[in-house]
Amino acid sequence: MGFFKSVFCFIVIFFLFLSSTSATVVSHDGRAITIDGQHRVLLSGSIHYPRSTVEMWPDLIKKAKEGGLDAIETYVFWNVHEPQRRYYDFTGNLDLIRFLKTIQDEGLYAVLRIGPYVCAEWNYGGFPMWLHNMPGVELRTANDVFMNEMKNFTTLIVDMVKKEKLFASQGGPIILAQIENEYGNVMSSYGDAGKAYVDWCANMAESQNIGVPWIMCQQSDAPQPMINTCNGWYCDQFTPNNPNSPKMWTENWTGWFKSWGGKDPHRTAEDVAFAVARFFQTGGTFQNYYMYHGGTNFGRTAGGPYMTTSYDYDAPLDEYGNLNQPKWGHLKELHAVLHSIEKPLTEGNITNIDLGNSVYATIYATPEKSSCFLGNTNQTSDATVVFQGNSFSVPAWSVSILPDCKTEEYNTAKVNTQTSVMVKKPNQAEDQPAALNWKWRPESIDDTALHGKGHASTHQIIDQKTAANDASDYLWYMTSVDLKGNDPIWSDNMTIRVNGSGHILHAYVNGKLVGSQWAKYGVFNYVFEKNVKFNRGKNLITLLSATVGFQNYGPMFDLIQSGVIGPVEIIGRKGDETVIKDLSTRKWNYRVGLHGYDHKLFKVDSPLASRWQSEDLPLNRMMTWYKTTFKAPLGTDPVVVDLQGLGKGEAWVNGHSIGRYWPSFLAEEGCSTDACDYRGSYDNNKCVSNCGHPTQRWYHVPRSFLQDDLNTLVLFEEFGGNPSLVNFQTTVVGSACGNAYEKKTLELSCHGNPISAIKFASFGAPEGSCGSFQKGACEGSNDAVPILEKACVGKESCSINASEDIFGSTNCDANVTRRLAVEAVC
Ligand SMILES: *[C@@H]1O[C@H](CO)[C@@H](O)[C@H](O)[C@H]1NC(C)=O
Ligand SMILES: *[C@@H]1O[C@H](CO)[C@@H](O)[C@H](O)[C@H]1NC(C)=O
Ligand SMILES: *[C@@H]1O[C@H](CO)[C@@H](O)[C@H](O)[C@H]1NC(C)=O
Ligand SMILES: *[C@@H]1O[C@H](CO)[C@@H](O)[C@H](O)[C@H]1NC(C)=O
Ligand SMILES: *[C@@H]1O[C@H](CO)[C@@H](O)[C@H](O)[C@H]1NC(C)=O
Ligand SMILES: *[C@@H]1O[C@H](CO)[C@@H](O)[C@H](O)[C@H]1NC(C)=O
Ligand SMILES: *[C@@H]1O[C@H](CO)[C@@H](O)[C@H](O)[C@H]1NC(C)=O
Ligand SMILES: CC(=O)N[C@H]1CO[C@H](CO)[C@@H](O)[C@@H]1O
Repeated sequence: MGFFKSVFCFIVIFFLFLSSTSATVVSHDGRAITIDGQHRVLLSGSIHYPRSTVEMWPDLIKKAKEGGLDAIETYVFWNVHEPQRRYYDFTGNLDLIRFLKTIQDEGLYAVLRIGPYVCAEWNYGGFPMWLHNMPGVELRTANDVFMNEMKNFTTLIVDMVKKEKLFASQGGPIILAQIENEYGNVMSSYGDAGKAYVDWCANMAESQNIGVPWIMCQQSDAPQPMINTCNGWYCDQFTPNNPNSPKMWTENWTGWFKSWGGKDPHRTAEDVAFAVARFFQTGGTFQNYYMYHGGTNFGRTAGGPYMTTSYDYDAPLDEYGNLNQPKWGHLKELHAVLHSIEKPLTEGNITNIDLGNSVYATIYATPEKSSCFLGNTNQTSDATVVFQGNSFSVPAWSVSILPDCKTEEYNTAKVNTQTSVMVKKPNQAEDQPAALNWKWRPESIDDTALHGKGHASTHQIIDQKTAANDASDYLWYMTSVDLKGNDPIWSDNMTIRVNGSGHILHAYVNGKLVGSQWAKYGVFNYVFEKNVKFNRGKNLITLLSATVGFQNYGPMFDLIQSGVIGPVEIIGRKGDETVIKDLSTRKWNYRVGLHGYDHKLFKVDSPLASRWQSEDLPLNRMMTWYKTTFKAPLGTDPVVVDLQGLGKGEAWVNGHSIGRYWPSFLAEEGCSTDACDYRGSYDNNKCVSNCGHPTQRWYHVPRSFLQDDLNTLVLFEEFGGNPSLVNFQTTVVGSACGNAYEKKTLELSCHGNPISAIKFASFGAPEGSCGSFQKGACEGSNDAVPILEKACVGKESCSINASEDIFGSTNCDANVTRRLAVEAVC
């Protein structure tokens, strides 16, 4: 008895001990977030759990920690968690709790942006379609139906998280939570109801009692105690709306997203670092990278319209989880310097000095230590400034950080990190034939295109969101029209005209395709018109509409119509005379989805598995299913499938959807051939690439989708394509270019593979960039190439100091900032 009693007591005391010591107090004042009373510099990065796999999470979070982050931020994606009202899914990569625990296991903090409106280039901004279809609902405004659902979901998430003790107040990793998202950008369109809604959001959030602060981003009138925060390319000009709120930047866009038909956006490491350093120079203390890892829009989760399957975002970790160098490493160094001056930054007295020509010094002074920033916001003019008796060179559009106000430890424009050039390697699995062997089967469209059979009907044309409830990308609109012999419409020139709003239309008359049309990126309304030979008598008109992600942003974005919006007309033209027959109010039958999807042809164990044929493989045939098997590439490097040659559709590996594909959609023209200049304000049209090439040719196949032996790839080809070029590849570092200023250490790594050769090396004033380095006007007296060969070849990584001791004295002018540049082949 005594024994059990004492064990019981021990357990009770143990738990009391745990909960009382591990609870963390998160608060803030006008300077910074405080954690257990300590002012903190917090560097955070967005990683969205559904955009990678459970198996990838630990590695991504480890790399984020190694990159110097304190916290991981994520949205919560309502429409994938509650696909039907009150039916929930938190399995696989939707396991939010497991994701938060993975963050906790790595010892990082978490920022939970519940939204539940999230934007995020996510389908319909994260709203479930059933919500749109609820009677009487109006989204994102003071509407009881909506507020009730929003509160219900928010409470569900908060309760789940509380149950697992994941808020910092309970000893967990979550230090901040967010309600709503960028509402301030659209609020004016909602009038007074918008203001009432924001107040309601704040009260509802407060009533959840989570014990950590709530934030509202882009909400200048956020009611206390909500902290309003800034999103943007730069946030140095931002001031919070209350003296007690710290200056926080919740979305620093590390790059930008990509759309079908759009170019590849890039944001340089120098400019991202500049924006962050400026933010801290001007009093910021919390900042979050949007995105730190962008990842993949698997399945039908891409937002829209027209967001690509890749959500790489040019983030510090690329879509597959590789380090995006030099961005990752350059920011890592910045984080280390910022953390080293946490106390002066968050507690010091601030003095700003204008040094002229857009150069500013900022001193953060505490009795023990002073730290300084020298910021040059001039876009063109490099500066040499004398500051507190020392001379510093501060390149245009850069910030230097001097932790002791004397020595420059970091400058945003001086990149000491290697540039990794990623390449794709062919699948080297054993017995993998060069070309895949395909089977195929047609998508059966006879019921619809030929017979007009639907599941529901109305006497009007309705929005695809309402008719299909987002159960599928595909919706058939079908009607029939009797054209009597004496109808005044008859002429030699008869057309069908359809007013559509995206995104893709295939029009059939009497079972025959008359034409297809899709929207251009950015202009989603279109009018389709084609000549048709109609029958005298009954004619069946069937319109297959396909959506490519629902609108996720903008005032009242949720109301923008999709699919066929009408009118649908038959037009007869005789000379100057035009007769129009409007079919819009006829009886329309609707059918959601396609047969192949209903029968789950993409599943390995689909019941119709036997009906695939190997003979007469069709090329460029619309509405066709293709299937093949392949061996997984050896090793652990990330795997991609090259879908060059295909049109548009969806792809599955072993039954997992890897997303929509559309390689036939070429990125628009208009890329500059000039090297990308990091100087000057960034926007997403600067430093673009990939013009005129398939918008997205390679698709991520996470390793966890693959098995050792045979794997199955299924494609649904909607437009018609040629699968003969399809192949699997791995992404690896092809070459690594290092750059180190004098007295810094150059580090090179092939990330797991050995360095095989040194293609270029010079210490002095080398010119050009990775892949096109050249010797400059001056150089060290020792030949740099053999020195690097000795230090690096055969090793996975190596490091060497950029110094005269090693490379010999140089004949450089005194004003040259000497550096070592190296290109290594992996
Ligand atoms: C959400 O709504 C359901 C009824 O649809 C109710 O049973 C449940 O308690 C609600 N949840 C919360 C947290 O209010
Ligand atoms: C940048 O420097 C140039 C050259 O010194 C000068 O003409 C220009 O006015 C400066 N621009 C700003 C915004 O300070
Ligand atoms: C900071 O400012 C306060 C008030 O002006 C002053 O009393 C204090 O000495 C300053 N501290 C430092 C380290 O400059
Ligand atoms: C039919 O009429 C349209 C509109 O006037 C015209 O553009 C088109 O060329 C005509 N087609 C034929 C086949 O006559
Ligand atoms: C197509 O529909 C849109 C939205 O209802 C409307 O604004 C537009 O005028 C229509 N276009 C035509 C040609 O009817
Ligand atoms: C580089 O120089 C530092 C001192 O400046 C020294 O500690 C370090 O060992 C050197 N590293 C290499 C790789 O030579
Ligand atoms: C360095 O000074 C020389 C003259 O001494 C001059 O020709 C050269 O342009 C200067 N270079 C730089 C980078 O300022
Ligand atoms: C106002 C604005 O452009 N907001 C965007 C901020 O960036 C996020 C992430 O790309 C988008 O979701 C928002 O649309």
